[in-house]
Amino acid sequence: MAELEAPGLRLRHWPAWLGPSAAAELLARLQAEVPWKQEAITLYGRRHPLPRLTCWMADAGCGYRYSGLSNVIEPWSPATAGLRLALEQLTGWRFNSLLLNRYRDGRDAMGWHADDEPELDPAAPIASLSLGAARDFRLRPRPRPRRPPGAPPPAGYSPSCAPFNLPLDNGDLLLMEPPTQLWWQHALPRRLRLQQERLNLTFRVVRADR
Ligand SMILES: O=C(O)CCC(=O)C(=O)O
Repeated sequence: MAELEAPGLRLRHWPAWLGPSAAAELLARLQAEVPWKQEAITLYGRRHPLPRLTCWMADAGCGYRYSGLSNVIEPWSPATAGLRLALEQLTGWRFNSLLLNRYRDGRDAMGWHADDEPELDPAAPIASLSLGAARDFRLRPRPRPRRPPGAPPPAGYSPSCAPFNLPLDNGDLLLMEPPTQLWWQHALPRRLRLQQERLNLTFRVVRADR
């Protein structure tokens, strides 16, 4: 496990947390058992399909909105319920929700954002599991950090801190710990020559007190 730290950023990275055969078996199971959806956002009256397939699995009552989309809650599948237990043992956190992203090839991607929606517990980490094709995960300081009322920026933090790249490979687990989402953004850029598929699973804690 490698720890990556910068002002306002705390990451823990387990390369090959799942070995190649366990990761390949899980990828095939998830491709088959998850009810993948093609969501779209509407901007200025035009419908734009998201450049990836998605699914939101969660406990009852753990709804989530992002990019103006209200996700339908799907029940945990056998494979994702097992992963949630393993992550609870590793981190001590009971994740109550999971966003699955399916990048069909290198044209599918995710733009710059932070996972700081009001539904999410800001004290909880986000656990991100990658399966399939290796992709670059980019991180940069937020251009306009949304700091908690009265909180000063962490020592040494500046919006001009250098962006960096963290390649995420098959079976890698990444834990994004607080206060990362307050001060940093992440993205998964397009890689137009890539033809292989990648799945990413982000386990989250939606606040019970909303
Ligand atoms: O696919 C990834 O590694 C990133 C996913 C992501 O940014 C998200 O689910 O918020």
